[in-house]
Amino acid sequence: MVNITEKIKEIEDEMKRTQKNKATEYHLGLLKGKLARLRAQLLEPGPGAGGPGGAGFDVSKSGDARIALVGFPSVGKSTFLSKVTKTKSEVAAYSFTTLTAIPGVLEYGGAEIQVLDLPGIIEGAAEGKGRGRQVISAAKTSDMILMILDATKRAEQRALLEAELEAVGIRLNQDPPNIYLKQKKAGGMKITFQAPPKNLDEKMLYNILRDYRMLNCEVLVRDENATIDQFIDVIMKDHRTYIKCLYVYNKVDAISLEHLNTLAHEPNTAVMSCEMDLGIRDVVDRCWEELRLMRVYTKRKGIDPDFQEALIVRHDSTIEDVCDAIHRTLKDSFKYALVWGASARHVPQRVGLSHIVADEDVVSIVGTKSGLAAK
Ligand SMILES: Nc1nc2c(ncn2[C@@H]2O[C@H](COP(=O)(O)OP(=O)(O)OP(=O)(O)O)[C@@H](O)[C@H]2O)c(=O)[nH]1
Ligand SMILES: [Mg+2]
Repeated sequence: MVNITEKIKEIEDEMKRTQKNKATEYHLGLLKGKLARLRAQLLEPGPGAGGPGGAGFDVSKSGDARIALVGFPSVGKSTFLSKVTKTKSEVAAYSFTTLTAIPGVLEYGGAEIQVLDLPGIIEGAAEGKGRGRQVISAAKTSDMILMILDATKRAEQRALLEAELEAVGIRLNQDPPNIYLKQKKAGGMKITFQAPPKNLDEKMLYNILRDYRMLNCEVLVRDENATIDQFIDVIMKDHRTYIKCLYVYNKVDAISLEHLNTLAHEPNTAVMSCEMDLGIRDVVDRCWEELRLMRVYTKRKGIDPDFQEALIVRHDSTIEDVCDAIHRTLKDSFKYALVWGASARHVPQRVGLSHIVADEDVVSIVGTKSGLAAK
């Protein structure tokens, strides 16, 4: 039996050989669909596979968010971890210094952010080369990826790394496609486009769905710019992860000012030199912005809030989330909350559980039993 890696290679070769034009686009679409399926299979630990298949490193999640440091060997991932956390991860001039996941804690604005230093990955990581698969699984569980790049190396490094992450279903700085897909028990395929699609047509979707044996389903394409790759992402949605990524070029002490300037202006990009202690603070600030965590201060009746003790919640959190963050049973005795700050129309505003809080709001929870204000 041909193994999955070989099948993947065959399809990739066929795609490279096939010229892209109107006549071949259906065939190319089908190949893309098959490729996505095989790649997902590759990540599943098959029967009797033994050893670490799709599993990540055994590091439990802690803190308010997790950032993964992903990059080729010797770009300075461990050096960065040692700079921003109290954890020392071994640093050396040779490749593959770090052999497992090393967690550190970055304290910022009252939040604790777990930073995961990971082994360097190499080309072919998606197919299991090196510790690639484990590194990638760890990256998948994070809220944000810091892709550490070596400013002195060729520009292709970034695209190569992106391709590795792409191959295992990680989508960087993208929103999930605006396509609705629902499997049905019967009734055939119903494909609808909300506006005339620029890159798709009914036959293309039909072919791919048939290839996936999804003969009964409903599709509504809401985005006129949707592509065939996005459509496949929707079919494979259980294997897709949409993660924010900040591209960080390290070692800018060793490049020209001109080059530095070009890199610094790329989108979602920051530049730093761990050796010269340059730009590190900026990288940390940018991470905080991207994570979009919010600080909420709780207040008891008659007492000033404690601005030293922030409660950290995710963006778009509600009073209900705030209650849950304080204590798991608090909302059972919830009556109303008083809110001071950016989310309040007037201060204090009396709100219910569904009210969405803003960064640095002050919240006082009033419960049914007397004295049940937020602690
Ligand atoms: N010139 C320069 N060298 C740096 C900088 N940061 C780190 N280095 C050097 O780069 C080498 C590799 O650093 P590490 O932090 O071990 O790199 P890594 O990415 O963790 O490497 P692996 O664990 O092997 O994947 C070390 O010799 C560091 O001293 C920098 O800002 N400028
Ligand atoms: Mg390292």
